[in-house]
Amino acid sequence: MAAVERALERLADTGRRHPDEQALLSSVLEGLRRRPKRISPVWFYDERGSCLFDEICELPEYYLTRVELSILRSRLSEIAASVGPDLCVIEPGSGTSTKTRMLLDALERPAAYVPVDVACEHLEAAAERLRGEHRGLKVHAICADFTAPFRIPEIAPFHNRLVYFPGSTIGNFDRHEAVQLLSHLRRVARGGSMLIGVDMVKDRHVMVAAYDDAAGVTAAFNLNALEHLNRRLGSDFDLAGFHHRAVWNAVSSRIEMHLVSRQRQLVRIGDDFVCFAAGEALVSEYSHKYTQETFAAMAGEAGWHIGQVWTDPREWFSVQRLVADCSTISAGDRGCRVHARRPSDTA
Ligand code: AVJ
Repeated sequence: MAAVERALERLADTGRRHPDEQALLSSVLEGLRRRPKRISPVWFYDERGSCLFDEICELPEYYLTRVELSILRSRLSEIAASVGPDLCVIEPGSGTSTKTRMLLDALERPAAYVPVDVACEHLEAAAERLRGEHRGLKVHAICADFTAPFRIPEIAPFHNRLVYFPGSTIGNFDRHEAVQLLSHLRRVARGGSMLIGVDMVKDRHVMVAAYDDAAGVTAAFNLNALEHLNRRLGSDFDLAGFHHRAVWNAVSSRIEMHLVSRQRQLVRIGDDFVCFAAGEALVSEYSHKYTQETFAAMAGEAGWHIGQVWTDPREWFSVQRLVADCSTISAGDRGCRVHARRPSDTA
C-alpha cells in the first residue's frame, strides 16, 4: 500500500511518467486482468474519499464504528487493566487516532504512542494534538505502510508493547494476507499483546445495508475510487457507466463491494484498454466477517491466542485482546519476556 501511495505522491509532484508511475499502472492493470477484476481499497482514500468515509461512520446503517465505540466506552477500565501499565502503544493505520484517545486516557501511565500511517500530514497533525493532550507521553509518528517492516526508535522506557488495531481493518485482507499481517504484528508486538476490533457474522440484511445505505453515501464512496484513478492515472472511467453494489459472499464470509458496468465498454488506462462486459463487476473491497471460532483459528495460525473478548449485547462487533503465543516466537522475534521498565530498542 505504501508503494502505491508513494508512487501517487511522485506522480502528483512531477505530472509526468515516472518509473514508479509505470509500476502503479502495472499493478492496477494486473488487478484489472484478474477474474473477477479487482482494484485496491487504497483507491477510496483521497481527500474526498476520506470525508465520505467519515460520513459513512455516522450513517444509521453503518453499525461498525458506533458499536465498537460503545464496547470501548462501556468496558474501557476493564480493557485498560487487562493490558497493564507502562505500555508502548503502536497503532497501525492510525488515521485521526480518535479511538486511541479514549484508550490512552484509560491506560495506566502510557509510556509511548507510535502511530503508523501512510497519510503523513494527517498523521503528524494527530501526533501533535496528542502531545498537547498527554503531557509526558512520548509520541513518535511513523509514516509508513504498516503491512511492511518499519523501525520503532527508542523513545521512552516501557514495560510491554501493545499493538492497537481497531476498526475492523483486518477484514479488508483475505485469509492468507490476514494471517501474514497478524504474524507481522506479533513480531512488532515483541511478545506483548494486541487489541483488535473484529466485525462478526450477523443477519446478512444488516451487513448488506451497512455497505449499501439508503442515502447513497457508500455508493458515492465506491464510485469515488474511479474518480481517484482517473485523476491520478489519467484513465477515463465513466462514472455514469458503473453502479455500486454490495453483496454478501457466504462461502468466503465477506461483504464485497462491487462496481458494476452498466454496459459493454472500453476504459483507457495509460496506453492500455480494458474491456468491461455489460453487468461485469469490478471488486473494490472485501470486508470479512468472523465468528469467534473462525477468528480464533486465524489468529492462532499467526501465533496469537485469544486473551479476552469484549462484545456488545447483540454480538455484532468485538474487541479482542490477543496474546503472543510464546511457543511460536522464533529467534528473530527476540524478547518474548519483557522486563519491567526496559528501554525500547529498535524493531
Ligand atoms: C475501514 C475497512 C473497516 O470494511 O467496513 C466502509 C471500510 N467500506 N464502507 C469496512 C468501508 C465501505 C471499512 N473499513
